[in-house]
Amino acid sequence: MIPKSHPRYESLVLRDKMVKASQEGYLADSALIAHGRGEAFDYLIGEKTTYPAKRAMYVAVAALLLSSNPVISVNGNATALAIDEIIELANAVKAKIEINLFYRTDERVKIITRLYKDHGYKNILGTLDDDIEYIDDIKNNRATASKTGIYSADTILIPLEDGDRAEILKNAGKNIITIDLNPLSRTSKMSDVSIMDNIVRAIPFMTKIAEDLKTQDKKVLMDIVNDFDNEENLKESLEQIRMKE
Ligand code: PTJ
Repeated sequence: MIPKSHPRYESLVLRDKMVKASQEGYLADSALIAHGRGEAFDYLIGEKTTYPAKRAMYVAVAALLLSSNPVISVNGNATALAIDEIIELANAVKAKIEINLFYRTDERVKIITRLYKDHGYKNILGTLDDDIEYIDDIKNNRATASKTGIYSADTILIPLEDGDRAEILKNAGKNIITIDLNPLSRTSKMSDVSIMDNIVRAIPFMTKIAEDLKTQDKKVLMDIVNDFDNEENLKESLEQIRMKE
């Protein structure tokens, strides 16, 4: 039991979740390394949501609300850290959720499918019995997607995604939103909207934004999306790290 008074309490709670998920057998072997990299970047921004991240989140939610087939892609790390919050966001923006693993094994897919069902989300895509296609006919494990989900999606939220998969989705003409604490990652650089924040803070904040933006005219949402420059916003995100020096 981690005492709440511990100065690194929140960080230790997240580590605990990751260790438990690893023991339950649904994380990739390198998941804890990826988490550690995220922790390091989070430390550099003071473990707080920055202004450029908030701006990107408004744009991301507006884009999700404007889309005809939005999908939230989930992997082991995202599930371990924010399963209930992801389900809430999906309901708020009417997005589907798809299991999309970089290191896909039947065993991991089976456990993650059961977890979403146990947490009340029945229509999870990317399962073992789903209709899986290869994006753009790329016969590579990195290019698999559910036919009614990522394969036919217009906008995809890919938290903590590897650069190879992000590139395949981008080249397939998808509108890509990422949540990635590393503003220098390939995924952050090639996404249309890059949110440099911890998934555990970003997803609940996006659900709140969705409650607000849901009632807005389509024109207002389109203006939010069109006024955004991801490259510029990423520069400002990097600046947030320098400012902490
Ligand atoms: O479950 P799988 O098989 O799909 O594998 C998942 C991982 C994350 C292991 C896989 O996608 C991977 O290797 O990803 P990368 O290439 O390490 O990229 C993950 C990115 O997420 C890195 O840039 C990290 O800085 C970032 N990151 C890690 N933890 C968090 C994070 N970003 C936001 N919130 C976090 N908590």
